[in-house]
Amino acid sequence: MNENPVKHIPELPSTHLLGTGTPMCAGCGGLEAVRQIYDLLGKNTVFVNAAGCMTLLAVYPFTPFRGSWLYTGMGCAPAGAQGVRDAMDILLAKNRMKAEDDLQVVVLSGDGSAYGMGLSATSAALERGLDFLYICYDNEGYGNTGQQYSGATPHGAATATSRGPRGFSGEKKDLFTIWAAHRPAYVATLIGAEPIDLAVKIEKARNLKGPRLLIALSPCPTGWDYDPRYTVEIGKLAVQTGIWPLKEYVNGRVTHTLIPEPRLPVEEYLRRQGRFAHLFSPGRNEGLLREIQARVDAYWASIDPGG
Ligand SMILES: Cc1ncc(C[n+]2csc(CCOP(=O)(O)OP(=O)(O)O)c2C)c(N)n1
Ligand code: SF4
Ligand SMILES: [Mg+2]
Repeated sequence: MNENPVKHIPELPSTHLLGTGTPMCAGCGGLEAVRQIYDLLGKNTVFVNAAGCMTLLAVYPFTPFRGSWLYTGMGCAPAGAQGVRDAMDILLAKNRMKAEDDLQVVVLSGDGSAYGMGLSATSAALERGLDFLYICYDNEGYGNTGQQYSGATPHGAATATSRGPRGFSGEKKDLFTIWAAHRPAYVATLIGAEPIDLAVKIEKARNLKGPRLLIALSPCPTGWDYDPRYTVEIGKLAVQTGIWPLKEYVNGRVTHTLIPEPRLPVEEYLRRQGRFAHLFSPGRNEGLLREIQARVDAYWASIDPGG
């Protein structure tokens, strides 16, 4: 008899990320996004993963995915993706691989790689027009090694390496614009807390050819210091305060896919996270709060009202 003997446990869809025993933190916003993305991409996917928190998902020779997985150093996932794509193209050309077995090549990296160590390898892959998807889950720091600052850390945030009363003195890089300047097929920002916007973008990206790059802001209870139950709420606040604009780049044009109206004060987002606690206690740092709000206001004042 082929029937499932355990009637009350539904069969997982064949594309579904298996949810058992991951060593990730509860409430991981990166995993929230990756799970949704994988449900849409399906099992004909090979992840090329740069060292970071997501690397903990795979314990050789097992992964929680039904597709494939390749692990690389932090600086070279796009080069690894090129090798995988080339190998499959050769096998397809020689009829040693069936077209239906072809895999979507997907780089999965943290911000430490995407904004920093892997940036030149990404630039080179874009120059070559590599047919791949790049997903950066951006938790704004080197999470896996204790949340040191990265090129994605926002101004004023406390990290393991920026502990002073003003937090991180640098600026979050504008990776969306850096990537878009290469004129790839698609670039988008997204977040797990806005699943419809995420789904539309993944659907769009997977139906295009060439380099397609996505940055998912990934609330990180451990590195951002908040209770894991608030991951979705904090993700929504990132969008509603305008600190994380949801947008896409296609054919040389940038369009905002969700414009927060009314836009909440950025403080609503900052005060929920321990990494910004020094802005509110022992006294309010009005100067720095004004500075952060002014940057967000300037961004929204600068965008084309139609986009
Ligand atoms: C060249 C190199 N330097 C340092 C490390 C150690 N290391 C492993 S994971 C990691 C943090 C990566 O940060 P990010 O890419 O943001 O991913 P996250 O850990 O936040 O998921 C570091 C520094 C490494 N693997 N390779
Ligand atoms: S440190 Fe942050 S990104 Fe890494 S597993 Fe934990 S919650 Fe996720
Ligand atoms: Mg990170």
